[in-house]
Amino acid sequence: MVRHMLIAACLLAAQLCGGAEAHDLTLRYDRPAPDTAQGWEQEALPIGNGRIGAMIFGQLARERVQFNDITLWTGDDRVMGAYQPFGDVYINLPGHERGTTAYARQLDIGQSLHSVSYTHGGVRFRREAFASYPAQVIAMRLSADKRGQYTGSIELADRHDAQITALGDRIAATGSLRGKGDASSNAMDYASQVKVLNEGGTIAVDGNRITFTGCDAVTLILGAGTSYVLDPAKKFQGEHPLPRVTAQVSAAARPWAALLAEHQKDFHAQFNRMSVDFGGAAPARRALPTDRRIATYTAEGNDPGLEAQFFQFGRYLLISSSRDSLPANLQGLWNNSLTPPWKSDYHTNINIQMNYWPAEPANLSQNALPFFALVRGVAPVYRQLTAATFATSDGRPVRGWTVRTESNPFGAMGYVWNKTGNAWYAQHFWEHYAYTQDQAFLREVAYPLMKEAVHFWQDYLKQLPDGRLVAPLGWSPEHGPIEDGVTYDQEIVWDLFNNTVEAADVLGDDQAFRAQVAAMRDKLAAPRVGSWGQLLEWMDEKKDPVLDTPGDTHRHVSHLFALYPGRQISPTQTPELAAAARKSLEGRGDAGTGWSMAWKTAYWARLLDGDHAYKMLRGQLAKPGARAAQQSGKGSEGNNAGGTYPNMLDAHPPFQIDGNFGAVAAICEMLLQSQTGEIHLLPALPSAWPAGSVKGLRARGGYEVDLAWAGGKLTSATIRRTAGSGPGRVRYSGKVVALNLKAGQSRRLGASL
Ligand code: FUC
Repeated sequence: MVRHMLIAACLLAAQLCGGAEAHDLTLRYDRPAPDTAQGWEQEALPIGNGRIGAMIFGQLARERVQFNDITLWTGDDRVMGAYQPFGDVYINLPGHERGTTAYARQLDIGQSLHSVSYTHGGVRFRREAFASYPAQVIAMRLSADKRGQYTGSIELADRHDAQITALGDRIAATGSLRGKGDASSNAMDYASQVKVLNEGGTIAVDGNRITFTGCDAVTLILGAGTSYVLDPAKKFQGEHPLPRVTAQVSAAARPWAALLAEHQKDFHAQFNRMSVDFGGAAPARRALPTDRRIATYTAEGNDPGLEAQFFQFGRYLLISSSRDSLPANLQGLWNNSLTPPWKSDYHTNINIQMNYWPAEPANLSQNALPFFALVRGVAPVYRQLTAATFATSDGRPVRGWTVRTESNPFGAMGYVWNKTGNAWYAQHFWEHYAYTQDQAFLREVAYPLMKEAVHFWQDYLKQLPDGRLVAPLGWSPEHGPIEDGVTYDQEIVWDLFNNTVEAADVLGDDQAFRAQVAAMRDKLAAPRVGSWGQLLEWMDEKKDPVLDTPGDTHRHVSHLFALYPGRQISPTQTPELAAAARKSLEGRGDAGTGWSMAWKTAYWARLLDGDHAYKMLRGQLAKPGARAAQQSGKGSEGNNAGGTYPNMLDAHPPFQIDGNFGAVAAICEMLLQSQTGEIHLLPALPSAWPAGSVKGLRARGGYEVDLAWAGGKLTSATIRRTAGSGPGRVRYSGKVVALNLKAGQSRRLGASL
């Protein structure tokens, strides 16, 4: 009964607001997330300001706000350590566990606001929470529609062994990882504080808690920080965070409305650069809570509103986990475990790159800067490790640096070397320029980094007797043997050389080097086609019953890098290789882990097959394992169980955020591509999205593009140039028109261009 009334109320609200988008930007649930490890992973909801963030459970009698700071790591520049949980704020509201009705928990990703509301004892209770970038705090307000209803207590728990003290209206935790007797600890200091502001009633200190009695409303201001600095010269140890955290918490004790407005203005400046509409969803579908909506979608599909929400949720996550501090790690910045999966680290053989795929096309370019800062910051450590490990054929240490598969924020690395990681990183620096046309960035930041990666490969490539150049002893991630000239390595080095040649052309003053690099690029062993028409994953076809056969469903399909995110293979410029890539993809199948499915979506988009791309997207947005079940018998669970949890976080499984980000990037590729020197409009529009619109996509060359379509056909396109100069071209459905826009100019194209 209650549920039916709620659905009716939601439908009415959606109609009154009129906006499909307003409704579809809210994740909604009708029960709390269980306070368990699984509840944290699959049901709690994330907020973040790019540095600090929290998972909120929406519990009644003991609400839990599990918080993180993206810099809190064990380990150092030799030992990996692991990303750490910081602490928890608990809000005890005795009595609220029973007799509660009309419970609603939601995350409005368009407003960057989490809320919980419910009725208890005839009172409507409401909580709101957000993580503010301008104020650098997490704020939560408990209010009610009757006065004096809040009686309970606040606790601050630390996940290490900080000293906790409550004084006045504050609980403070201060600690250090120094000297913990743990080989994987550094000397990091950390501090967190929660300040309690009451309206009406009273507050008091009780041991380490703050109690509140008979309050009309209670506001919590939570600050947290560490002494980490991204500077090897300082051994990554900066100032003690206590004074900073104290000041941040004090300064945020302002009227709630002002704090919220400041946060939302800041958030909207990023989030609102794009809007998407892939078509409506049936009202009954839109009225479902998100967990049941995903379950229904798993069985029945047909919910473009949910797909649009998944897209915008990925953008929300990037804004919330990547800003002015360390880059988003395997879990963004959310972590509840002292020993998280894969240390919640920076994995270099797909994961950190995928985190940053959406940044440029989905109009969040500035959110890529933390990735660049980390790479540049730890490069001195990488240089030493690389020089100590790799030598030229005549025994000199190689120039430049490269990476192993695991990495942390102090420059330590672990697991096998992933030697083309340096070139793959360099691609991101080049793409940042390609999209923004920021010449100063290219000259001062990107080009020197690309050149250093080229130096490594100039020193390290090996020449075969027939003159071809190959990367020695590489591993096609994490599949098959280690040998010379694996396709993955060859393609990534090609990409580096090709981008460096283009960069030198833009800068115009490094011609001798440019010529050398271009010549080496053209001698690299190139991708080839195998016996069943596939793109060979290794130089030679394997005589192995599984490797690179049509039945090989390994999650990594890294040897198609040249199709995406590379640009060595395309249906228009290299049709035979594109056809081979298609064969390989068909062989690998449509299952995968979370990130694997997102990558395949992008591959199909680059093959200009919108319906197959959509099929992959649908598989990824389904409940975890749904696709594997459909494909039973093909591949192991470890390769094929990916999907999306009820809280919309990506299930590798376990939760791994790269899939959320990869899906955003892949959807961008379905709607717009620009890697071949043209702006290709709706290159892979699926038939499931016959009518829709998108605003604010970015294209290489300094463009921003709005598109509208109906009946599966473009109805209008507006192309604005925000930076850059020189001519361009626009392609739609076999037609190409010239574009001549200066920065600041725009052009509107109709259905026939
Ligand atoms: C890569 C993948 C794994 C996992 C790990 C974090 O090494 O092969 O599947 O995603 O990263």
